[in-house]
Amino acid sequence: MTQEKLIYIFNHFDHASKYSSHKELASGHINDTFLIETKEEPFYILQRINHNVFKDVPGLILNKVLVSKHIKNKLSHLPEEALKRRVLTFIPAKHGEYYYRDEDGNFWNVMLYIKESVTHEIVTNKEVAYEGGKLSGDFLNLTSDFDASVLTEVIPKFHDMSFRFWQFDEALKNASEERKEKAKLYLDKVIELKEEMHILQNLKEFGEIKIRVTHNDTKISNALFDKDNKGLCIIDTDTVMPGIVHYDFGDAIRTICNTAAEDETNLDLVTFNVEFYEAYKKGFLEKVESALTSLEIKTLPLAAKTMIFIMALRFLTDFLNNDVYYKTKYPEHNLDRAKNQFKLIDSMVSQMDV
Ligand code: GN1
Ligand code: MG
Repeated sequence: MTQEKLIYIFNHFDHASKYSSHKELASGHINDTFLIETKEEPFYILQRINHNVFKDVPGLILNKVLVSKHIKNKLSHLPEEALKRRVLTFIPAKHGEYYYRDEDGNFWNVMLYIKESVTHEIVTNKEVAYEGGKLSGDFLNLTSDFDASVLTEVIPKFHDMSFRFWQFDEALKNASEERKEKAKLYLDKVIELKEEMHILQNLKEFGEIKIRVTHNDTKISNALFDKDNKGLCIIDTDTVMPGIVHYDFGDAIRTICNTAAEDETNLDLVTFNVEFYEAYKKGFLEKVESALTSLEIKTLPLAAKTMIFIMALRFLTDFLNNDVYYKTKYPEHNLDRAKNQFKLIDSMVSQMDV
C-alpha cells in the first residue's frame, strides 16, 4: 500500500485533519490496519475490511456504528473526552456513509485512535485479566438492551460447531496428502471431543440459552488498557452480532489464560493459567452476573474449553485448505496455531474440572 494511496483514502473521510505519517498495525489475521498520525491530534485508525471474509461490509459497518452509538448513549453522563476513550468513535466518509469504497472495490473505514493506550498479546498480570473481564462483561451489559435481531450476521454460523466440523471434514477430503498426514495427528482428539463440543450449541438451539448481542472476537489483544492497566475500551467490533455469552467469555479466556502467544511453537511454554481464569471471571461477573441465568454461569468453564477447541479446529481446517483464510507467515503457521490451542486444552483440563 503506497503512502499516496493511503492519504487519498484517508482524505475521503469527513475530518479536518492533515495526514503526517502512518504505521501498519499488523496483529490482526484478517483486515489491514493503519495508524494515521496527523499534524495535530487526534490520530486515526484506518482499516481495510477484508471483503473475501466479510461478504456484507456495509452491513458490518452499520452493525459497529449502531452498537457504538448505543453504548455512547448509555454512557452519555461521561465527559466527551472520557467517552471517546471508552467506546470506538467512527468517522463518516464525505459521501455520508461510514465507509469508503475505493476504485479497486476495497472497503475502508476510519475511527479515532485512542491515545496512550496499550494492548496485550500475552497477559502476565492478574490485574489485566480482571480488568479484561470487566471490559467484556460491561460490553455485554451495555448492549443487553440492544435488539440483537437488527444486526447483520456478518459471518453466518461463525461460532457454529457443526458448521466448523463440516468445514473440517470437507478440508480433510480435499487436502494434499502431505498436509493430511500432519493434521491426522490431531484427528483422534477432534473426534474424542466432538460430542462435548456441541453441548453449548445444542443448548442454544433448544432455546435454553439466551441470544444476545455479543462481540465474538474478545481475544485480549482486542481490549485497550491505560498505562496503569485499567481497562479502557473493547475494539475490533467487526464481528458484533447475535450470539451467546459463552462466545465472549470463552474467547477471552482462550487468550488471557494462555501463558504464551497463540502461535508459540515451543509447547512447553503453553500452559493454562487458572489464577487468571478466576480473575477474569470475577471481573466479568461483577459487570454482567445479574443479566445471566444460573445455567449460563454454570457452563462458563465449558465455554472456555469450547472456544479454545473451535479455534484449534478452524486453524487446522485452514492448514488443510492451504491457508486461504488467516494471514500466515510460513507454511505451517496454521498447524502451529492449532497445536498450540490443543495443548492449551490439555493444560486446562489437567487443572480444572471441565
Ligand atoms: C481472527 O483478525 P482477527 O485477529 O481480529 C478471527 C477470529 C479468531 C482470531 C484468532 C473474522 O481475528 O475469529 O479468533 O483471528 N476473525 C475472523 O486470533 O475470522
Ligand atoms: Mg477480529
